[in-house]
Amino acid sequence: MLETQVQPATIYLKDYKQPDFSIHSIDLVVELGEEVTTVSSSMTIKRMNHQASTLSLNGENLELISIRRNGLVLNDTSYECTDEYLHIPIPKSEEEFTLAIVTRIKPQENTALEGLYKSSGNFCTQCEAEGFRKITYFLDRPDVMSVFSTTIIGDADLYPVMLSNGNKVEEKQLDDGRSYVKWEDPHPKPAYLFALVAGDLACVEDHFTTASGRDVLLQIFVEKGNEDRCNHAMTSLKKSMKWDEEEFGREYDLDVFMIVAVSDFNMGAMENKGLNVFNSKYVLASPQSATDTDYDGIESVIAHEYFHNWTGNRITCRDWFQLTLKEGLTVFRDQQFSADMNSAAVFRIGDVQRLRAAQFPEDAGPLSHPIQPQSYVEINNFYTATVYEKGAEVIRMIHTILGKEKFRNGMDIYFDRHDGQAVTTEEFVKAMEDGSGIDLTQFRRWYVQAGTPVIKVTEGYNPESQQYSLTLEQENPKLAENFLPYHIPVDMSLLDGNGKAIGFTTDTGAKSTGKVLNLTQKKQTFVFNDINSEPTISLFRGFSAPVKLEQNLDNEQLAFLFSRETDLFNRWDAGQRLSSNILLSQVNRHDVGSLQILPQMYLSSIRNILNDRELDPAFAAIALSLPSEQDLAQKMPVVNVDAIHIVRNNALKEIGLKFESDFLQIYKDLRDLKVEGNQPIASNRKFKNTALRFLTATAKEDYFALAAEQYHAAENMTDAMASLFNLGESEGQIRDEIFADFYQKWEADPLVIDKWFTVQAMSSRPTALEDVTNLLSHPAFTMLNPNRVRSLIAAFVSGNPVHFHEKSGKGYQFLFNAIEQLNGTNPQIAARLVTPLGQWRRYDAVRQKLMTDKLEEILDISDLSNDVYEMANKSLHN
Ligand code: B3K
Ligand code: ZN
Repeated sequence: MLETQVQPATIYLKDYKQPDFSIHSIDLVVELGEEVTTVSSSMTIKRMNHQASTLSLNGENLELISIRRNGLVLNDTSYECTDEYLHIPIPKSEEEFTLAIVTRIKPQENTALEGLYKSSGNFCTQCEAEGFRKITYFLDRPDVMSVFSTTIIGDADLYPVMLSNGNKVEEKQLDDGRSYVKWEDPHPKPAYLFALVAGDLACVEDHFTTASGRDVLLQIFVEKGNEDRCNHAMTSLKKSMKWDEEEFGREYDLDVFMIVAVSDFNMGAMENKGLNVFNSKYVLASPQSATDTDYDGIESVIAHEYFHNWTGNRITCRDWFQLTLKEGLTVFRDQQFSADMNSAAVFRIGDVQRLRAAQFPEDAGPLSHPIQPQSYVEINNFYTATVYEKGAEVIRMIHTILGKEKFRNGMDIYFDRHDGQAVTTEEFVKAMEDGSGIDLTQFRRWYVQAGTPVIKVTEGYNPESQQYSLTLEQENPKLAENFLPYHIPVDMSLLDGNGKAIGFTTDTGAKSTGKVLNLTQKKQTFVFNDINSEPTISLFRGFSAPVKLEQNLDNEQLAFLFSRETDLFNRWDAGQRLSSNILLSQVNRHDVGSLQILPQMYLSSIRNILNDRELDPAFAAIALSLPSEQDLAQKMPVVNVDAIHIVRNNALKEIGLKFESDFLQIYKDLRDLKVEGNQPIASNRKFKNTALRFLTATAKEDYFALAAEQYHAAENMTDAMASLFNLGESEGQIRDEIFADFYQKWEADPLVIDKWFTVQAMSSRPTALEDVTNLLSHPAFTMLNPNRVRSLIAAFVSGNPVHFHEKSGKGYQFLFNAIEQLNGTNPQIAARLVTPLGQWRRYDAVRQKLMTDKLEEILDISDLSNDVYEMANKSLHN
């Protein structure tokens, strides 16, 4: 950062103060225009602090037209307007007053996609966390909750659909060719939940009858032509509404629930009260255009946003340091929902894979923070894997410690006690204690300590006394001696030689086969009686805590668990640990060029999976999949990207050759099998496409031809994409023709073209970096669309380690260029892209230097946004 640039301020949780004023109601009139949009707001405001002499409203990039207080116009000597605030002196005698402010904004020029902006000709908003202040002056903080009414006036032809929160109360045509629509939301809410949408949109409708018999109109608004791609989203919504009633007793509370799909959106979706705005990626799907993974993503994001209506909207956050209060809890709820709707074990494995891939490195690196951070520069940088995914694990641990019933009691208390309030995580934990009678004092440390705990395991068995003892020791490398022991639920079992759970006597004297141990001390020993042969320990079943396990199991023991564990998560994990051990030992021996070196024992455990036709095919597919290059990298003190890539590819090839006929048989059987219903087909497809991956790894032409054949025959996007991924690794005419064909076929469909960019971004072809650089100039590429940026740039920097980390440093330069450009147009998206550079300490000296140089250069970008500044500064110096 240049000396002359002012460093952005840091905001601290410890400085939190209640607001001096509260805004009870706000009536907005928004006149949409092609050049400027005029926003008139009338507020009723109450004094909360008798000492306060000034009302300071947040506001950014607003053109102030007029202010009236209690109906009287204020001249410009009676207020002060800065870049970020409007300060209005208020006589101390004034308990309650009205304020009417008129401002003008230019949504057409808003490329940051925060506040009111235009996407494909339609107006839409994104206000969380601090976007409302870009629409009008307001106390833009979540603990100020107001009753909103919104009147929208706009061209009747251009904007036949005009939506806001709550219920529509008035609609008319004006004489000047404009329409007028008024919405009222009876539920007081913070400004971050405000939404407005206007455009020429198609609407798909359905209904839901709540448990108490109320009819709710469900509407999904999409760009015209996409009406037939809303079925899955609608079904997912109805399932979510029912599930929340059944599992948590929560009903929807308005007459209408609306979802709008927009194509330019910074993240997945937004839970605005009664009017969720979604990235179209999480709404639109047909089997032809969306993969099975896309279908799962839609189901989970629709559920997540719907569940926010109670965990987030009815009960919101006091301040942004409490973000995990709504996000961790809502991710937990959406994960439980998806597990109930699908194969629970396979989905649990997916959740943990994502946690390990994104949150573990975040928590071990310079951007590590507790799920409740203590400070931030830019709150948008804290919508992190830690706040979301680790936050969800923390809620899951409470669920495990309390048990299902007491957890539900705690949730009921939380909802009853805090409905309509803006609260802290403390209030949530207190409700859980009151609902269960269980003391969570020590558990609260999960909210304030960063870092991933490491658990060391030692075991002892005494055949004489028939006692088995288990010693668990906790450490936290991030905090070293500064950490206080956590309360960790350890879901465990003892397994006999056949993998069956052994009964043991619990503390209460009852016989049990499984148990949740409460690990609370730094080092703690648990003794199990009446164990008549030496058991195998099954620890952290279902991944009962977000920890790293250090357990001295040799490959034979891992292979045993991989074939016999009864807990499917642990079974899968044993396979991953086994593969990692074998691959990393090759990397470490620099044994990178050879085949025929996978140990026999490992190959037989693969055979076990292949032969076990009882297994859920989706589980078989993930059990056979090798740990990713990024997974392997995490386990190395200094990452050797090239060796990891070669060793892993060789292993794929060797397994492919060894089991060639099995894979081919599986491929053909599943290809020709027709099963009714979506799920069995999806899991079969997953297994079939895993088989195809191993077949093409053999590098035999026949299998690329098979992939091409699959492409041409594909009736669904899952199969088409699997072909494309395989062909993306190859060279030659067939590859080029199919890529061209795919593009031509889907040219008009941005979500599909995103996939086309991604496959190329993730290819390990030697020309990958060159290809990606050329794609920046492709007519379909634009830096202004976040999905497109993610599909090419983010996919490359986080999904293509070999080429991103090229020793020439060209990959880092590629990223720098993108960050520099996006800093000016969309700082939120730019900031997210800094993350991979933050991992610089994990690489060799040459790469370290190249990466830190880029971080320095980022800090020197002129007009650096707070968003990018915070990410680059912390990445470099923390
Ligand atoms: N609450 C939003 C995220 C807002 C992100 C702001 N930068 C979506 C969600 O978590 O449901
Ligand atoms: Zn959320």
